[in-house]
Amino acid sequence: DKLFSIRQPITEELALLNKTLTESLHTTSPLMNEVIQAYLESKGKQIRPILVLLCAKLFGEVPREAIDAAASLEMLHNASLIHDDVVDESQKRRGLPTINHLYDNRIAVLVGDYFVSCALACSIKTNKMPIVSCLGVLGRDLARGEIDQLSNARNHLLDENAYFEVIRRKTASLFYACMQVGALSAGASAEDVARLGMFGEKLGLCFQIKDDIFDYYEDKVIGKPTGNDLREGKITLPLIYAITHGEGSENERMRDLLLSEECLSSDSVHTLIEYAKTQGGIEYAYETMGRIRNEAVDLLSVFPPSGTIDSLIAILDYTIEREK
Ligand code: 2DE
Ligand code: MG
Ligand code: MG
Ligand code: MG
Ligand code: MG
Repeated sequence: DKLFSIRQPITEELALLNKTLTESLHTTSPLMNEVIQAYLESKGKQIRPILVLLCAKLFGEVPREAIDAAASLEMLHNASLIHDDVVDESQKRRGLPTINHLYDNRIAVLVGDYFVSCALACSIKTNKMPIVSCLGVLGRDLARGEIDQLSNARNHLLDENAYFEVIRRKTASLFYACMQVGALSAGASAEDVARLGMFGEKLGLCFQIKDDIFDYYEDKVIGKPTGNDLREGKITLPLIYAITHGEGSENERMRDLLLSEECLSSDSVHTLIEYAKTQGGIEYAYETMGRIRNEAVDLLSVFPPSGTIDSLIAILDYTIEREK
């Protein structure tokens, strides 16, 4: 498949990455170890560390620092998912029960803390302060994005700019950091670090817009039921578009529905999802991703053509086209 060919040029580096993850997370606690083993067996697509490695490879041989930086970002990413599942009270992730569901919130919070700390320790092995600093900025962005999302949800805020601010912080910041850290590990110029960071940010925006679209559809592959975001009061791009661009009495009814209830009923959730779809909200979200995708590709035009550049663009397209 597509991800297989993207991984192809960095097969050896990915093997080293996984070895580094296993070593970095090592613990003598049987309970912690049980959770970590389960993580090491599922792991997910590893898109973020793949980005770090590809980005480093743009500048030549992938250095050891890139592997440690990739591992550290992958661990911080997983910490954020573990904590996200607590915040969202989610029961499933990657088709498996979440830690908060399988154990409880206390254990999930602590395992998340352990992942954050392992991430920091691993980033320090690079001996590069700008890389460690990237992780610090990232952690702040992630937490800020999540808390802004909570306060927006309480106000049922319907504002495309506010939506983009949130997804920039809670998701795009990670992709931004991956590209910056990859470039930094390879000793890239400040200009290249900034440019590649911007590519990552745009990729990350597409990633979250797509993640949010999944919520408008029946779960078949992703192991998540439809309408979860709305049930949590989280209003995403397709519905924001429909509500702010729609007109007439139906639009008024939809606005009332959103504002009326503190917690949306299943019927309301489905009515709103249908409204977003009939008003062209999904098409609008795809158009938006297409525009951001082209801006991202343009950013890479200063680099000479290579298989690595092709892989970066393939990840971008995969993100928009993926079905889970
Ligand atoms: C995923 O959004 C958002 C992830 C960011 C979570 C960040 C937290 C701060 P979704 P899905 C919790 C943690 C900060 C640290 C560890 C420094 O839409 O649909 O909820 O995959 O994602 O659940
Ligand atoms: Mg979540
Ligand atoms: Mg969340
Ligand atoms: Mg997701
Ligand atoms: Mg989601």
